[in-house]
Amino acid sequence: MNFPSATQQLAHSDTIHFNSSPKGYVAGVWVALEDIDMENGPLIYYPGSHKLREYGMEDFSLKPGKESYKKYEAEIQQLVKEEQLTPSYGTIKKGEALIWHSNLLHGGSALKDPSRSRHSQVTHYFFAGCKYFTPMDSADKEMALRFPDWIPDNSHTLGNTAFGKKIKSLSNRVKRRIYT
Ligand SMILES: O=C(O)CCC(=O)C(=O)O
Repeated sequence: MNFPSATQQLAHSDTIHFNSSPKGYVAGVWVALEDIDMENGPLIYYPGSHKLREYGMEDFSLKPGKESYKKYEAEIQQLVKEEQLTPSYGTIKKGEALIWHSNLLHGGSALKDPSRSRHSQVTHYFFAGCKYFTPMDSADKEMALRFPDWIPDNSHTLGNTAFGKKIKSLSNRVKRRIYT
């Protein structure tokens, strides 16, 4: 996902959106595409929160589905208070990245300077060999399965093309200066 500006979204854990069975085999990677400081809405996260249990809609007696998401967010705000979680902020430089466990509570903090952009790119990675699903849309016996795009280990040698030409290997690509 690409974000051109601060999302200002309330805290959640990715386990409500994407999860694996067995649990815990998903990670988020958030890359700063420009310098991020307290004025342009950095990522807010709660260190240690990934060690709490995973919370789903059913834990708050909510029905599965997007309609319940606002209430889920309110419950998470309450949880943050009850657990007395202390926030940290992803004030990182252009090109740096944050990597998080899928159960880490995080969101987007307030945009203090509305004239500022906050370009970032986030990818959620599933580990191999699991069943993948969308917990928010799943009920006990009905798992909303996902079929994520797969990145093979040797993707740089398999089927990559640039300007219609097949790239045979990384070293070959550099030698032929295909991109210049
Ligand atoms: O970039 C943000 O403000 C939030 C991103 C986020 O919550 C996510 O990618 O899961």
